[in-house]
Amino acid sequence: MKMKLIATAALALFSTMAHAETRKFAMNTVEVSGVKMWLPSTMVVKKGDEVEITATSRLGKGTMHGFTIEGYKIVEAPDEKGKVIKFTADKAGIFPFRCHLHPAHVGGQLVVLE
Ligand SMILES: [Cu+2]
Repeated sequence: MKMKLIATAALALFSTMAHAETRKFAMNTVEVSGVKMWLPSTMVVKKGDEVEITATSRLGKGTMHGFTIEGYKIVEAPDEKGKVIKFTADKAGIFPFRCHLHPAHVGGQLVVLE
């Protein structure tokens, strides 16, 4: 009985781990009607997933925009060449992201499902 419980728990843990995936996003700064924003504005992943965001400023050569997700302690400043940001989504919740260099620049949110 006890062994069966342990086996079931191990299987549950294994199946949770087996479902972790690498989620890739191409995040771009664009300007629409004078408003600068990061698109896509929402990223959805599952807890335990590896997240790989390629963030690029599409507003011309020499432009740089901040990309910060405070809930995951990520602070980057991608330019037109782009920057690859990798981390493990190890906690569930809704985590806003924004450009810390320009307060008017519209951000979005990373949604990490339990
Ligand atoms: Cu910006």
